[in-house]
Amino acid sequence: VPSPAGEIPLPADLAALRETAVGVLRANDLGDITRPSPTLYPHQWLWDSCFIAIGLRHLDPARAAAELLSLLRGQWPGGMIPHVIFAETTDYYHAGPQRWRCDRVCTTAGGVQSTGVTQPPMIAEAAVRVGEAMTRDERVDFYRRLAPGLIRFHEWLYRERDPDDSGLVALVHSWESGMDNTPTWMEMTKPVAPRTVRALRRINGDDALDALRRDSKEVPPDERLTSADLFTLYRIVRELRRSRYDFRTIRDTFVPLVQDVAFNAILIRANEHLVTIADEAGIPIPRWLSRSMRRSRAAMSELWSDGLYFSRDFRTGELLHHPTIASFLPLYAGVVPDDQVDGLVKTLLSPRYWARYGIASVPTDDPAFLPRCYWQGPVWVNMNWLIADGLDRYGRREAADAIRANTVEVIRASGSMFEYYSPLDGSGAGSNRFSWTSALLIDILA
Ligand code: 9WN
Repeated sequence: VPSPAGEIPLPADLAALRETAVGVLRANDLGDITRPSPTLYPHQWLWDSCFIAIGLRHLDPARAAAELLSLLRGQWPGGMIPHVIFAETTDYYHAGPQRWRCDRVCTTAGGVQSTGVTQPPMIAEAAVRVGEAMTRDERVDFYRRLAPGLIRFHEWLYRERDPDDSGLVALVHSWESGMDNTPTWMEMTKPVAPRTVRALRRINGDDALDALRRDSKEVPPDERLTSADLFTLYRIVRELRRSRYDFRTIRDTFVPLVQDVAFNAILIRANEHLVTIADEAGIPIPRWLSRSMRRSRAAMSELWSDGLYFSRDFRTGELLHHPTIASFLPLYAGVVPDDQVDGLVKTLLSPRYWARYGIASVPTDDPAFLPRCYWQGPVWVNMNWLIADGLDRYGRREAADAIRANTVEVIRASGSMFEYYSPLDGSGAGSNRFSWTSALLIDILA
């Protein structure tokens, strides 16, 4: 494995760790897509591929570009880029094509099967990072291939998901947020649990439901969302399917709709990068889209309350006052007014969030906090990466470096590329040999 940037060699233990990370990416490479992990996730996920490309650019920029361009194969005629593009594999995934049946609704650009929802729009960020590793000619060529589809995706986000021009796009499923069981979303979804779930729980407690789930054979169930929550998420997919994934129809159903703070923060940053990409590719951004982009930056302030940013219920306009890691993503978006930065950073660095082994995805004193349960407490490497980047933007270099050092340390201590880690004891949880942990480690070490 070549040392990153060919400069100062890494200490032996970190060089070995990097080698492990490179090995994971190679083993998860399926040609021009990379699966998130060999066990739980055998297909291509939107934001996973973006984080993966950010790491791959240090190994092979052309391959990193292919990872992003391959996302366009899944693009829907209206512009949506789906959250999962199904690979041709017989490996089991609990929310596979049969749950979505999207081929009955439309044909994707590349004729591939996909889900009917999207995921945080990290593509523009990843593309700019990959572009930095290319020569100018390579980059312009890459951007020319990517830009038309990418602009259509951002147009779709506003046209379809911000029909009232509020500046904030609404999500129709917690899978779109990428943070499946984060408490904010689970509070919104609980009331729509299927009747059978409520009945089974009444009769048999959780055992009957646990026996029915098929998603977590590789991972202990207490590291994932509860069975009741999982079946509720399936119920929402069924309703989306019946609505043919059309927001105007979904709006009239029971499906919870959330203006997710992290998703919108990522979109705001992606909009900035989209302008750079379109400029270099020589492709104009439609005027109405530029207006929507500006509106988003301004709208973020509406999500500020009591020293944090929160997601908002699209229908009622009420803030969902549950503090989670998502509350800090406006730093990454670069939209936090100067007089709010200090307080926000102080909260982030306080022991409620920054526990011994890193930033907890739910504060450690929160009743919902579970140190090894998915998006309910564990440290996630992609969140650390995004927040460190946000801190850099605000000149908080020391804090940003501390988060990155801490990320390397938690991975090093476990010796493995886990999906997430306990903030209390650093133990790895979820899937092992996880791609974005590996890719972002490579990026941080570069
Ligand atoms: C549903 C692939 C994905 C990540 C998400 C993470 C998890 C899927 C699942 O895995 O979600 O999309 O089956 O639980 O929550 O962030 O993109 O790694």
